[in-house]
Amino acid sequence: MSFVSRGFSGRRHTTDPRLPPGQTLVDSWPVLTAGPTPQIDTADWQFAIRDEAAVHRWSFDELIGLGVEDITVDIHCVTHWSKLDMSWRGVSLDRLLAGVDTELDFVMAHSYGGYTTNLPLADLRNGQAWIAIEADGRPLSPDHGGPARLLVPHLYFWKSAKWIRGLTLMPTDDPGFWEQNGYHRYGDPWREQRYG
Ligand SMILES: Nc1nc2c(c(=O)[nH]1)N[C@H]1C(S)=C(S)[C@@H](COP(=O)(O)O)O[C@H]1N2
Ligand SMILES: [Mo]
Repeated sequence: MSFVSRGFSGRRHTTDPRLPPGQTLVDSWPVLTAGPTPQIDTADWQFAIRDEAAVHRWSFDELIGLGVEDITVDIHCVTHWSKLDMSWRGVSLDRLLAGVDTELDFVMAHSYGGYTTNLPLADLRNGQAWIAIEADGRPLSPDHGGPARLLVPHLYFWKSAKWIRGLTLMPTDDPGFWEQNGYHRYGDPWREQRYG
């Protein structure tokens, strides 16, 4: 009996169509952080988007006031683990970008603590990205980027900057922290864009 169910569950996992190539399912949620974990109070947390003309700022309460939505997504870490059907709560980047008028096509995400990662602006629009404040029904712990992190689940998880502090619009796709250290400029898990 147990042999049968183990065999079944193994087969189901390896053929799950939601699993990108080279990925393995995990039930736990690993913590991957380069450097120390910043401790930021929601009262001190601020978020800014810098475009070519202006800086747009939000406090934590102003962020929440834009409207929070529930999100169920799969996440894929470049170190080969994936987690399916994660439930998150967050504010869509569409709401934050609504008042941002820009001709620039790229974004550098900046975190408290100094982490950076680059993305095309188009990848943050149309329901593809959020500032997440909760996961699995609880406020994000400091380890996982609380009080707020970027969530861009269609790209490898290093693009989902923890302790997000702001986005700076850029004319060119300049590499962020891991991208300068050998990771792929874009990071599509379905095309296995892990390195270089
Ligand atoms: N600020 C910051 N964001 C970060 C990282 C980091 O080191 N610092 N690591 C990235 C990497 S490599 C991954 S896989 C995920 C891990 O998120 P988790 O620790 O919540 O699983 O966060 C990403 N965002
Ligand atoms: Mo990662």
